[in-house]
This record gives sequence, C-alpha cells and structure tokens, in this order.
Amino acid sequence: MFSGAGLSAESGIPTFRGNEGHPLWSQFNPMELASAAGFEANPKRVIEWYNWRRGKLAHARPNAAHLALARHPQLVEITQNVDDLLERAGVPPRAVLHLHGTIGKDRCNGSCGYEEAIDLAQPPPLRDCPRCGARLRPAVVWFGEGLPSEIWNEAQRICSALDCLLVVGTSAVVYPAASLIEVAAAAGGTIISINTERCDPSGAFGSSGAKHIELVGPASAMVPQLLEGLSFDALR
Ligand code: BJW
Repeated sequence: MFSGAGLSAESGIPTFRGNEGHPLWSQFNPMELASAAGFEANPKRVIEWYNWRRGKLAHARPNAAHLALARHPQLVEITQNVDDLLERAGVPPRAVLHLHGTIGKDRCNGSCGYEEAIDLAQPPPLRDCPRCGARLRPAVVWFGEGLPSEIWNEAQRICSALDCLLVVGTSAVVYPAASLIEVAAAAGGTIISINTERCDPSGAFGSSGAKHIELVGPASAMVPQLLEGLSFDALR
C-alpha cells in the first residue's frame, strides 16, 4: 500500500492539495514552511506551524481505513504521511515505511545526528540541539531534501516486486515518492487507486501500459470494502 494525506483526512488531518476542506498549500506557502530555506529565514514561524499540526495530530484517531489496513499484517505500508495513525491503528512500526519522515520527532538541523521524540500534545518551542547547539527541527523531509535512503531503497525494491499496489489518498505529484507508482506499473503490477477525486492521467498514474483500477470515494469507506475477505502473501 502506498498512501498520502487523503488516508488521514477523515481523521481530521488536513491534506496539502485537493478540492476538499482547506488544504494546507491553499493557505500557506510550501517554500516558507517546508523547505530548509524557509526554516533558515524564519525558524520560529516554521516550528509554530509544525506545533499547530502536532496539536491536531495529538487529538486525532485512526479512521476506518487505517484500522482495515492494520487487520492485514502481511501488507507493507509505504506512506508519505508524517503522522503515526497507521501505527496507532495497530500496524507494527517495522511494517511502515515513512518516506517523508515523522512529525513526532525533532532532529538536529546540523549534522550531529541528534534525534528526540516529542510530546505531540505539548510540543516544545524553537530550541537548540543539546549535543551541538545547532537548531532542532521536525524530523520530516522538506522540498529539495533527499528521502531517507534505506527506506527509499526498500520501498523501490518492494514496488518492483509486487503484483498489485494499492494507492490511497495521494495527489501523486511529489517526486520521487510518486515514482513508486511508475515502478510498480513498469514491473507489471496492477495499480488500484482510492481517491475522492479522479487521478490525473498525465502524471504518475499515466505510466504507459499500466493496469489501473480507479476507485473514486473516501478512503474510510473504500479501503475496508476492498480489503474485506482478502488475504495476502507476505512481501518482506
Ligand atoms: C482523499 C480523501 C479521502 C482527500 N479519501 N482520498 C523545484 C524545486 C525544488 C524541488 C523540486 C522542484 N521541482 C520538483 C522538485 C522535487 C520535489 C517535488 O516533487 N515537487 C513537486 C511538488 C513539483 N520533491 C522534492 O523536493 C523531494 N526531494 C527531492 O526531490 O530530492 C532531490 C532534490 C534535491 C535537491 C533539489 C531538488 C530535488 C522531497 C519532497 C518532500 C515533500 N515534503 C512534504 C512535506 C513533508 C513534511 C510535512 O508534512 O510538513 O510532503 S510536501 C507534502 O506533499 C508532504 C506530502 O507527503 C507530499 C505529498 O502529498 P500527498 O500525500 O499526495 O497529499 P496531497 O494533499 O497532495 O493529496 C491528497 C489527496 O488525497 C488528494 O488527491 C485528494 O483528492 C485525496 N483525498 N480526502 C481518499 N477522504
């Protein structure tokens, strides 16, 4: 399974794009809030924005789609989401590949490697790394930054070897993550997408020769319906 923000939308976590609710990038400039340059220019604003989102996540609960996925422990959950709702639904942490990091941790913005879990309900304000004195920042992947290499390599390996990739709630416009759909299609896998909007055929879903089954509807209804009664072979 490969997911994006739409998987968590019905848990009250805002999406970035799309036509429903108030997507984040319709209200905020992504380069000011989700890039190293934006953090450099105004670190306090960036931390306050992430802490606002952390507060929402602290009070969110997994929805029926997260819970349905958790009932299939053989599935690997490759997600762009920085929330921990799959884990809270019962998916073992080792079965979740977070391509864009996690909002539940801070890490050093320098190079000392310091990381710290934070309390989502009471996230700390902008502060310095206790090890090296650089700023601490959310342990997420911003625009222009590379994805964590081990996780990225594992995700590519899995997508190149599967029969079917279930794609839930992503606009599939952010690369390299969206290229996983192309990797799976190129390897002959069937793509089943679940989204409240039709997929853009000019993007990752339009890979030539792809077998694509498009299901239009909310994840919390469609994922449980699709997975009910199915069993899967382990992928890892
Ligand atoms: C539902 C639903 C329901 C709603 N049920 N469905 C120019 C400059 C710099 C970089 C680039 C550039 N041009 C291209 C790039 C590369 C860039 C990129 O792809 N940009 C494009 C946007 C153009 N990528 C990167 O920079 C990546 N790194 C990289 O490429 O490194 C190499 C490099 C090095 C140096 C220079 C350039 C490149 C890193 C990308 C990191 C993305 N980070 C974010 C923020 C993470 C932290 C945080 O959360 O704050 O990741 S951005 C945001 O988008 C977030 C998401 O993970 C990601 C994907 O979004 P997602 O999940 O698809 O959500 P939405 O909102 O887009 O879609 C939701 C969907 O759900 C919609 O379709 C709805 O219809 C649907 N939906 N309700 C079902 N109930």
